[in-house]
Amino acid sequence: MRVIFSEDHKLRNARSELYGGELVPPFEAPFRAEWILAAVKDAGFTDIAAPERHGLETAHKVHDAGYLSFLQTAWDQWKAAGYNGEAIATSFPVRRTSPRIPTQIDGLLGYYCNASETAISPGTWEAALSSMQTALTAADIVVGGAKSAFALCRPPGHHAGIDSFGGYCFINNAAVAAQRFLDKGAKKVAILDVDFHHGNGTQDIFYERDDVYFASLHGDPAEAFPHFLGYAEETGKGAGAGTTQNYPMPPGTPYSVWEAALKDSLKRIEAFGAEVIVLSLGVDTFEQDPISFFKLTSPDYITMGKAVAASGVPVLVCMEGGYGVPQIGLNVANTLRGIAG
Ligand code: Q9C
Ligand code: ZN
Repeated sequence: MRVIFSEDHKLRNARSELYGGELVPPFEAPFRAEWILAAVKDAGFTDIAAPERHGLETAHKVHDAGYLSFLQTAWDQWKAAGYNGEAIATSFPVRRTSPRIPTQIDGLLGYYCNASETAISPGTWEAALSSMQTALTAADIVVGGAKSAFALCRPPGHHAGIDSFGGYCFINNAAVAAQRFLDKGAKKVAILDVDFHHGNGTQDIFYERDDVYFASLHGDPAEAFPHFLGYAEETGKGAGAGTTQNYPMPPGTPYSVWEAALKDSLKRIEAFGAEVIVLSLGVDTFEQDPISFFKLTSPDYITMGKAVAASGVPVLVCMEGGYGVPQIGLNVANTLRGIAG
């Protein structure tokens, strides 16, 4: 399996995450990608290439134009405002507020933000762009006939919605990749999101569309981030009715229980007629993850990879979350081993 990886991920190296009322070093940090890359090499996946340059055409089909230009200029606007720290949203449009888009940076930040733990820092846009290009380049390898490819994306993407960032995500890499498959001739694509957190951004993007099936296995939003989306009753709307499927699960969920949800999602993806699966791979389902509450073990990721590959359709793996412990590398490598067979 070919691996796509860009050193430009390092351009996202924020100083601060708002966590428990303190500004702490972000969980989503450059060492994650280095650990994953090292483990993937160790496992024998040594066909590693840098992404091709891609513009924003595909991103514009899944994100709002105003949002993308905000992301591109946010840091410069923040700096111009004379602030000393990183750009953190503090004020939000909630129920019964005006739909108008503010002109000043604090207002824009709140307007386009869905979770304020995520600070915009210098280089964030450039890293997010390279992460998107990583996903697009890996998608094109699958378009070219490969059974699988791994996009070692960083920063992650699945919490980025049509017009909002948060949850460490800015551009929704998996969504952009799914759109690429459609643009290259696929009629039906599935995104299978196995990150611990519900893929609220991806669900937002495809909720009313019938060309992308979205399934997510995650911590029950009543008890876990992103808190406001990911319930079982959310199944799509309009043309997209029936093309979203959520599997919220409680604290302590072991692989045996999680696997039943995985099998059900794969059955539905097959019934949908997906020609390709984009696997939003978070390994924050691991028993030792510092911010999550599932109990998957390292060998479970091999089993999971095999189950996904057994669908028989090509698989594009896009890196999402997984934090804190060096085993995130092994867990990703094990997933790839399972998929590659
Ligand atoms: N007490 C991804 O895995 N904060 N994003 C959670 C927990 C945000 C996770 C706070 C977690 C975002 C891509
Ligand atoms: Zn996550």
